[in-house]
Amino acid sequence: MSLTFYFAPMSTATVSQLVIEELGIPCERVQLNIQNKDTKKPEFLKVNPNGKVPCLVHDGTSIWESAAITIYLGEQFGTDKKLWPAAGPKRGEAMKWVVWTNVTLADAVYRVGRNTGTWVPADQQNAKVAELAAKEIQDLLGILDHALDGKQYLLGNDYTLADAHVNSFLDWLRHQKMDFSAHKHLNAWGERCSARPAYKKVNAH
Ligand SMILES: N[C@@H](CCC(=O)N[C@@H](CS)C(=O)NCC(=O)O)C(=O)O
Repeated sequence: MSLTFYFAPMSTATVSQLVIEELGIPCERVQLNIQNKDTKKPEFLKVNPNGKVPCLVHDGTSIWESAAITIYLGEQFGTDKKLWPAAGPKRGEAMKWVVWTNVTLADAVYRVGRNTGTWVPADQQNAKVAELAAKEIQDLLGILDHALDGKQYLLGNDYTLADAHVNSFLDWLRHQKMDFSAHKHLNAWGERCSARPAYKKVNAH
């Protein structure tokens, strides 16, 4: 089996790095430098035409998008290790949280970023859109908080790659100093997820 993982530090690839670390699967790691535009070089565009990390190549097949990578690795390597549910409703739930994070939550996060970040010219930004999106993020975090009420982890008593994925994505919001104070179940769960050896290893700076 050949597995090659393309990543960059401090990027969405950290989510996939954690998933790989939790699974303990051997893979070749290729570190790219986004500032140096490694992600836009022709040799990498052949691997991922989107020019983005993370990207995983398994036996010659490229898999990009961190949500797809988590779900794929979970299915391939996670069920025996009890880190990903067997096919059935529990797996559906795991997929629900991973996809919700990347589609619904990430969309609101993007709207805040593109309307406040220095990477978009001020005359192309809309403060009202940013304000509404920030409120939407709080509502979405509230949904997550509610789902964790009375539970150790998203799917119940056992930690899975869904927890790894969602919590690692939330690190970006924590890094942005987003207010998490209203979400006590979420915060307690985040501490449980972050206490895992794989998390500590991936996030050791
Ligand atoms: N939706 C993608 C997002 C990937 C993404 O935006 N990656 C950024 C880093 S956070 C990237 O590689 N940017 C490189 C570039 O734009 O050149 C995923 O979840 O994998």
